[in-house]
Amino acid sequence: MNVEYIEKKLESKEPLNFEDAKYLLSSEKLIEIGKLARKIKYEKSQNKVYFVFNKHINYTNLCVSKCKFCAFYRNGDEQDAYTMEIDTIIDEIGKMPNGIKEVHIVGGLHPKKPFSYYVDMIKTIKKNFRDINVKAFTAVEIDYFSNLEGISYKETLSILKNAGLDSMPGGGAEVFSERVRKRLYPNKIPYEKWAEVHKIAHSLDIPTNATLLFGHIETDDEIINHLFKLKKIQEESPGFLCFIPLSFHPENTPLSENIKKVDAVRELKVLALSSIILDNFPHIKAYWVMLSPKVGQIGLHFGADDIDGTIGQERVTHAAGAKSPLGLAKENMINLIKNAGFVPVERDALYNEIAVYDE
Ligand code: V47
Repeated sequence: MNVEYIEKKLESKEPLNFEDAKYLLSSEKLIEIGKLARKIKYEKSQNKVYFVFNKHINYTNLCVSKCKFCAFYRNGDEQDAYTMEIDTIIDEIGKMPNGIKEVHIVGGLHPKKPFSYYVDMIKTIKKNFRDINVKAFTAVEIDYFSNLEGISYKETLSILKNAGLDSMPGGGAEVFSERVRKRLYPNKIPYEKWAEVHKIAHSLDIPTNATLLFGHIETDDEIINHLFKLKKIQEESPGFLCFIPLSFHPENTPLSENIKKVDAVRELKVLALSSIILDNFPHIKAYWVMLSPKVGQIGLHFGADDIDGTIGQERVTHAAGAKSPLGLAKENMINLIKNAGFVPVERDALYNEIAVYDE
């Protein structure tokens, strides 16, 4: 096996198999793999790289799931435990300058808040900010709400859609492996349920994203299985907009003693492999918060055509020691993309183009 063999397969549009992916992930030919990924990126989005003017809201850090990779969650009695009331959320969004296109809303699995809190949250945001796309709740939250109410995923998602839910983020997927789930996040839904929620969301015309959390105890085989599973969901029930590989940040987590953060080479290789395997995903994101703006910028040469957005204030990765800024100004996004040699395109949450910065 060599990279040229895989390049020929890609040129003749022959799908890659597990062994091909395994070779790429273990190969040291980073630049050659990046070249394959970049070619796929150019076929999809030419020399454009997308960013969005957005804001993250993490409404609570109370969480009953207690995943071992998470530094963000609190039990409830700690000094820094918090839950935002809806008015506070509205105030936070209101503080953003005009032109914000997306709010990305996720939080812990709160032990007490009823489903009506989440429905009212979406309704009130939509009432106050009609033109902002509300991208909220991962499949994990949807499963939690459906259990709270004793209703199906379809009913849960329909109620949220009627309240104003426009799209869903890709979190909570972690890595689709029962071995890893049992050790690191036994209280979180398994692959089958994550997939079911996303398939139902797609059938209700709610576009979603997908993620992979890597750089902890997973094996190469588990990463590759994860990618092929996502590819299959997209074939059967299209509706994923974007894939985001997330590198594990160990600081302040129970895993920090034994696990060091993966290096940039591994991050770029997983990013490139993801964009090669997930050629049926319209977009691949180099999420600058996890990668750092600098590695994120290089990631644009490794298959990514999106760098996420301005974000405002990110809490989950920063709780786990991320050294990236809490948010970036729009000018920073534009410069990062331009200086990497691409054309910055401001998008909305659904990848409609708002502005092209090509001079
Ligand atoms: O599911 C939690 C991850 C995810 C840590 O859809 C950690 O556009 C690293 O899904 N180190 C939430 N990662 C974030 C997420 C996301 C981010 C940006 C864009 C989109 C999108 C989705 O963060 C969780 C988990 O996999 N995470 N703790 C940690 N210590």
